[in-house]
Amino acid sequence: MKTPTYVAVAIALTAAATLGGCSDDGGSGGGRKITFVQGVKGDEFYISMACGAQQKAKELGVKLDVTGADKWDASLQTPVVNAVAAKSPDAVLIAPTDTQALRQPEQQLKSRGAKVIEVDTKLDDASIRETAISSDNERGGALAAQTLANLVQDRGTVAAISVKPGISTTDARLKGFETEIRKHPGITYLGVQYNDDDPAKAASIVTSTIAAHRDLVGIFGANVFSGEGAATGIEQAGKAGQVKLVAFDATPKQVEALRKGSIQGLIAQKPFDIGAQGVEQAVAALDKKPVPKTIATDLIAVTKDNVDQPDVSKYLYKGAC
Ligand code: T6T
Repeated sequence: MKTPTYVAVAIALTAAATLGGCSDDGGSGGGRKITFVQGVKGDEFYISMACGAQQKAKELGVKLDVTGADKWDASLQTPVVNAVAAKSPDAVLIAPTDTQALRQPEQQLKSRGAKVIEVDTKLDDASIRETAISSDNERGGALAAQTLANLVQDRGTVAAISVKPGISTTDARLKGFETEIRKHPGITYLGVQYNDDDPAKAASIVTSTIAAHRDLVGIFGANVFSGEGAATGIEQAGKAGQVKLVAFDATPKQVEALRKGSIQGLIAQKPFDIGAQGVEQAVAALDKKPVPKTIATDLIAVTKDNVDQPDVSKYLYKGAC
């Protein structure tokens, strides 16, 4: 059956027509250049986000580049953003890795004429971005606390593990988690420890916390590597299933740990939608159409019981498009 080749040719033709500047072939993007700066490379959350952005870019006839630093670190992301600015894209989707440190690099993007769309994370300063698109992370944190409190029958000692302070998303999740967990009088909350987005560090923090607190019954992991590392730490301590773990995100590795029983709950975001919305709002901003200041995308609690239900599995992250 020749279908795939035909389709490939059709797509190429459309793209060529759009790039040629004749934008009345349905691609309102008119050959514009958009760059997506991920929070970090190799994270299935951002890979899934890039898939959504890529699909929307194709739909709108936009040329999309995807880049990012190898580690979650503002000092590594800054030169990446400066290199993007030097290429003068029409618009940039960016997940700033710190609420303050990326202000100046983002300002440079804007002063070189790019429309700045913040996806997932955001700066404290709202004056640079056209819009901020992310999950309602505070609500997600509260949902994680409710899920964990149920899992531990509302009693015992729990702890949290996150990346580092100064990240808009994980800080909001912790705020939501801590506010909610404090409403459960039977639960003692030990506070949060930080792992610098390193799963090995997360694992060792968890094994030493379990060793130090024999009454520990639950852990909240605020993102992918916090969750993956915490699951490894619980397994290494021989406490899989005994110490309950609820983590943000839903990578293939986290879902495997959920099926195996070292994770009991995941709060899955919708990175694909965040990426698609990001390109859509970038094109709208370039077309001088109104763009909402903030857009909140969906999230859902995933457990062993609902992980295979179609309206849940569509939330699970992918390692490739
Ligand atoms: O949890 C996501 C993202 O929302 C957060 O801002 C940073 O960590 C992740 O990328 C997962 O690693």
